[in-house]
Amino acid sequence: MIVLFNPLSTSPGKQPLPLSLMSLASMLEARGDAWTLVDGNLAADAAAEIIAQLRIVPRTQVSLLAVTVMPGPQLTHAVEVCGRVRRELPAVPIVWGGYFPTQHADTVLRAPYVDFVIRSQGERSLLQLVDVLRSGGILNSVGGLSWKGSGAAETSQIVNNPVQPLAGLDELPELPYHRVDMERYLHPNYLGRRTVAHNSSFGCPFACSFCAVVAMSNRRWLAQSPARMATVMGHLATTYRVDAVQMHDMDFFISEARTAEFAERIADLGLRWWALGRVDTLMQYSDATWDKMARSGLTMVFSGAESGTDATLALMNKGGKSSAALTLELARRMRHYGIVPEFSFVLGCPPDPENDVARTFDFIRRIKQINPATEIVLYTYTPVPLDGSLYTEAKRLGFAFPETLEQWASPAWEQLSMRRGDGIPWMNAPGGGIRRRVRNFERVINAYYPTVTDARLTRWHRAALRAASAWRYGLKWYGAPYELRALQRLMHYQRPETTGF
Ligand code: B12
Repeated sequence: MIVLFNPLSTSPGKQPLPLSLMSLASMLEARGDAWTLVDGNLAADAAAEIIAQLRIVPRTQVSLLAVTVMPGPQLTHAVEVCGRVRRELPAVPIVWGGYFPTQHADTVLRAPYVDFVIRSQGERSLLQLVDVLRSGGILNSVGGLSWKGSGAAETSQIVNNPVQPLAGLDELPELPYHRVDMERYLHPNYLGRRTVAHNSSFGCPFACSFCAVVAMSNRRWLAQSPARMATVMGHLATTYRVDAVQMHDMDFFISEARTAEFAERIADLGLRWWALGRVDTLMQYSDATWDKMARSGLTMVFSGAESGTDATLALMNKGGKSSAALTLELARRMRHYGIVPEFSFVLGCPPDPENDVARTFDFIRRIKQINPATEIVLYTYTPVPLDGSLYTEAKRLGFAFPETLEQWASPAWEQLSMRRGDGIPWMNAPGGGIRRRVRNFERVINAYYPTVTDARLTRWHRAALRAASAWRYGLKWYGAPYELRALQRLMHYQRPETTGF
């Protein structure tokens, strides 16, 4: 029995289908291995459920706890639950995979309650690991596996097997939707009443120096074919009455031909959809493709605009043809097609975080002038362990990752992982520093241009927020916006990224 565990995320209850685990489950299901999914967002006591499932497995069968982990609240929950499972069932092996373990395999394996890490794409590697555990083969044969070599747990040498070539997505089985309670994973939001999550590709060919995807795919991009995607969309629409889809791809739009054909194939399904793509890629698309995308129900596109200055974009190693001017062009182009741009920014990058922030604020104002519907998502630079100037500069300015999972799971590091600037040394000068400036600016801009994604905001709410913030926006007076905070709290204002957009 393989128990797949999705730890608790930020806002329990409204979480998307856990696609990472569903992809692993598809492989187990296809070859008839026993598996079950325990979702920490839905279970009252996930550890108890896991223990109950694994306790009844006969000794002759393989039992394994497989956990997906992102930095932040998920990690904290994973630490707690795995510790409990290890104490109750010390013989059950535990494997972690996903974004956090891929980047920090050594730290993860220093914990006594994690035996294995699978780095990067997991489908084939998980089966290989299960086979080794079942028949006693050699661990060196498992692609992308990190494991503890001989010796005591604390001192043993960690072995990192090379990652195997990525599997093509059309070669992988369909997700076993019928094995989970899909009703729990369909949510009303700006896109539709029954919005589902889907992933149609793996990887990204670029190597931005702030992005965790680089470690995951090493600049490869493999995608489902438009025919396969359209079949899945049809199945979701007819079987589960899905009316909207959020594509969780690392970059959906890399291939224009794929996007155009997909848009044609799903045009009659009446779906609204959302996906993530690069500014330069989308600007290279022809008008004909944009027409098809608009007609197929594309409602909103998330793009990493990152910064208002080309110098910072270069430092971030954005690559391609990225430039601030192109971001403005995309805002204009999307206004024409009635598709909402959602631009995220990574603020406060070294070496001159103050200047970066000031220039990006002005840039965001220009975007809003061009296309007021644009959603703005503000993150503060949170290092990822990639070779390159950003991480090197961050270390020079006093940044260091924790060395144990317990430190990672502390409230301070949980907050830091949320990329809001808490705990980053150069963001937290006396008086709040950059972090405070970003949050204040965010409050003013969100009041002056309230998000289109929050359906509960009435026209009156929007008018009140705008009126209250007009003087600040006009004078660029962002400091201490307590009255706006009070107003937004009163209206339960939700920032787009906290609702999953
Ligand atoms: C969906 C999603 C979420 C969902 C979580 C849903 C869930 N639990 O599954 C929600 C909205 C809750 C969320 C929240 C956050 N997220 Co998030 N999220 C994503 C997103 C868009 C897609 C992940 C996904 O499902 N991909 C599809 C599946 C099929 O691929 P996969 O997850 O990579 O899984 C494969 C492999 O990784 C591996 N694998 C994964 N798990 C396991 C487990 C085992 C045992 C094995 C063997 C293999 C394995 O095999 C899988 C199949 O090949 C990614 C970006 C992206 N496009 O990847 C960001 C991403 C993972 N999130 C990120 C962040 C930072 C966050 C937040 C912390 C911050 C924030 N403010 O947004 C919050 C808080 C999360 C928390 N800790 O609670 C970052 C991680 C950065 C980092 N340094 O590692 C990412 C990479 C976005 C980004 N580009 O920066 N997120």
